[in-house]
Amino acid sequence: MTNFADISSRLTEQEIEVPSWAYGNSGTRFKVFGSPGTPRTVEEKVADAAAVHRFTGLAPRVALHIPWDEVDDYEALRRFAEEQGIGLGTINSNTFQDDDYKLGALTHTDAKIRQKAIDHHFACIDVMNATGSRDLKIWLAEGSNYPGQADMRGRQDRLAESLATIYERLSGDQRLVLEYKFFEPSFYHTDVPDWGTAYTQVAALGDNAVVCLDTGHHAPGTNIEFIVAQLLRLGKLGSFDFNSRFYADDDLIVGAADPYQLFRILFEVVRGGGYGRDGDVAFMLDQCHNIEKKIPGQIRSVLNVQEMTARALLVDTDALTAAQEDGDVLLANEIFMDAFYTDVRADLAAWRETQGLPANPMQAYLASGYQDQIEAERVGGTQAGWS
Ligand code: PSV
Ligand code: MN
Ligand code: MN
Repeated sequence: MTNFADISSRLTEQEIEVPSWAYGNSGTRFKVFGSPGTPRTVEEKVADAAAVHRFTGLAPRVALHIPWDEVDDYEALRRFAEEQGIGLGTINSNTFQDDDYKLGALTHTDAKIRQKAIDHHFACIDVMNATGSRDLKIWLAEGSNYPGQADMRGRQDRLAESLATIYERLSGDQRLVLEYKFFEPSFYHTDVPDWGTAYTQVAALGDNAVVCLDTGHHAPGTNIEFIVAQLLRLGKLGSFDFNSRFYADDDLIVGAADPYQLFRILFEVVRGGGYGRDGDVAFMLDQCHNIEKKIPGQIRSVLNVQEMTARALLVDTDALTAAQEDGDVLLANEIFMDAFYTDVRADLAAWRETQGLPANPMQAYLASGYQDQIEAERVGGTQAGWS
């Protein structure tokens, strides 16, 4: 039996990066609803991310998307974030909102367009040098809609070449993190559709190139925890974009659609040595809050990850291994499910107080007056970056 007291010290190791775009207005292709209090500037997004950290102790960094979060002085932004009590995290590039990239960016047949996309990544690396960020995350909206439209093989070759050029520009412990997605915006083929392709591309680059697993980027029914186990085994799981989905890339609150899947994923992260201070896996959220308030949406998200992490840590791995080796199928499953069904909420609340945090971060946030203040002060908040 593993008890909460056995695992609580490991909870202090949890860090979840929040995305700047979660604080902006976002929506579906049918409508973007504005919400009171939405940030008007990058600084206001950073301030909101800092509020999530103040109440939860879980979110010490905010990820930026360039050019959505373009500012004149990134060192000043870094200082501003530090004054608020957080750091600037992953820098996400964006090659999906420029007409030049209609038929591809890093894979385009035209060398001038490829160079433009590479230059954008060089600019992102300059940002990283100013913000102190470790990770450059690349998600590519490239692919084709119709069979015969594109030379899929040639595009892989050009992708490899473009990525190698970007990779060479990194320095120190900076990493290139390549995100895959099986469809959308292209519907017939995507240039980085799956973990195998992402792995193949980053393996060719070197040790500081790794894969980002976005939980919303798989076909329904995919065993995501198996992919987690495999990438960790290969030393190539760089980061997560956490969110949850019912149908496609819904970008809903992580753990909302299927907490059990989140538990299974986190169990494999712990099992594979990817969790905590010694692990190299960056936990990030990639979500949009279309109808709910954004800061409470982010607070709920990080708490969901914390709750399922606690349950994953509670699995009695000695007993589990013994049952597995005995071939006791049902006992092994029971041990696994026992941890999943353990309600850790009261223990977590008490533990938070020992850490100087509110027992109930959501209630504490709502009572703090921060939401009322931003709703009163901020007029004309902007979109997350999506049109
Ligand atoms: C693409 O669907 C994606 O998951 C990538 O991570 C983008 O950077 C992000 O969404 C934008 O919300
Ligand atoms: Mn993502
Ligand atoms: Mn996505």
